[in-house]
Amino acid sequence: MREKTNFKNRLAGLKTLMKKNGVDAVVITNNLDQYYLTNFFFYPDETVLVVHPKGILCFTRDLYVVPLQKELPELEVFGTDQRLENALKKIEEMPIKQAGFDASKESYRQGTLMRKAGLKELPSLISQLRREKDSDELKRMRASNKIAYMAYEYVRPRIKTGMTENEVAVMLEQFMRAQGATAVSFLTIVGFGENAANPHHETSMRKLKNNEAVLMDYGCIYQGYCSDITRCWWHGKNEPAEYTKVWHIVDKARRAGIKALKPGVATKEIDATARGIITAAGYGDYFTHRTGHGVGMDIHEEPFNSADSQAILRVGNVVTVEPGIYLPGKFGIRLEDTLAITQKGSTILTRK
Ligand SMILES: [Mn+2]
Repeated sequence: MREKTNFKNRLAGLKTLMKKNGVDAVVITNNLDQYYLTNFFFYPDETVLVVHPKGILCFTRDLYVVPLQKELPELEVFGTDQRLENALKKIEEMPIKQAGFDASKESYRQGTLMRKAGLKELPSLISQLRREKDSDELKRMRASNKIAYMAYEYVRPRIKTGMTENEVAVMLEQFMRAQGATAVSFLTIVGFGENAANPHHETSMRKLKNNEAVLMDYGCIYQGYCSDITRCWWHGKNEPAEYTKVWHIVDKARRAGIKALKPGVATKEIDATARGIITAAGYGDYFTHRTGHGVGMDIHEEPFNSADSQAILRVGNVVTVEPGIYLPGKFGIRLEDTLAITQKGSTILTRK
């Protein structure tokens, strides 16, 4: 393992939660949870890890056996196609008192198999750990979001009338890959004109005309961690007064949401703060989504800055603040930054 200390701490954190939940072994099948624990990227649905009192068992495809011996000699590796079945057999044979599994991340088939084998359904233990990023994760998230921000600075002056949304998306993605990103963190959204009024617009062959709105919402995966940024502006010299007005309302909501980020604050308060500004300006009906979400190895994860969330912000959370106003048939504006919660408040990750 590359950064031993962080990974030792993560395993220790998991052990503490296991104890609290009354298990001495836990089955981990989600590949991002596996990455969190080992810093080794398994493809989805190809590996079963069993964390037990004396170590970690790994049931995986044969092709991983050799690389794992080199990268993670501390794992006990079994190359097999009957991964879960063999893991359960092994759990049965070992001196394990009670094993458990993450019920929310299992398929029905696998969950049924584990319940029948006497395993206990657990709340997502690793998701709980993943909410609060450690120093290694924060470093990666900062780098990922910096790349996304730099892509905006690179692409914006290169956008010309007549380009398609897809062409702009390619420029963003090519820039980020060249900076070391391995993938996009979600399908890049580029919307021109009325397309910007659809928050999850599907990037298309629509060409940019002079004097219309541009929206770009995108991010990359860098060393396993996602970035997320949205920028909007008017392309052309004749920016309508309504566009300018709405842009500034959204920006005010974004800044207020960011200012409200602090450990101990309820995430629903972040939503209420940003939404309050948009509602007071008379556009409440046109802000049709939550104010933000947690980001990490997943692009959308806990905690969510939404009205129905019970979460409280804590140091190490990484969240977006992304208010928006969408005027159907006209244009839409969303301004999004990704931030890490610190002792004093927060720090913007989507910057140079
Ligand atoms: Mn987002």
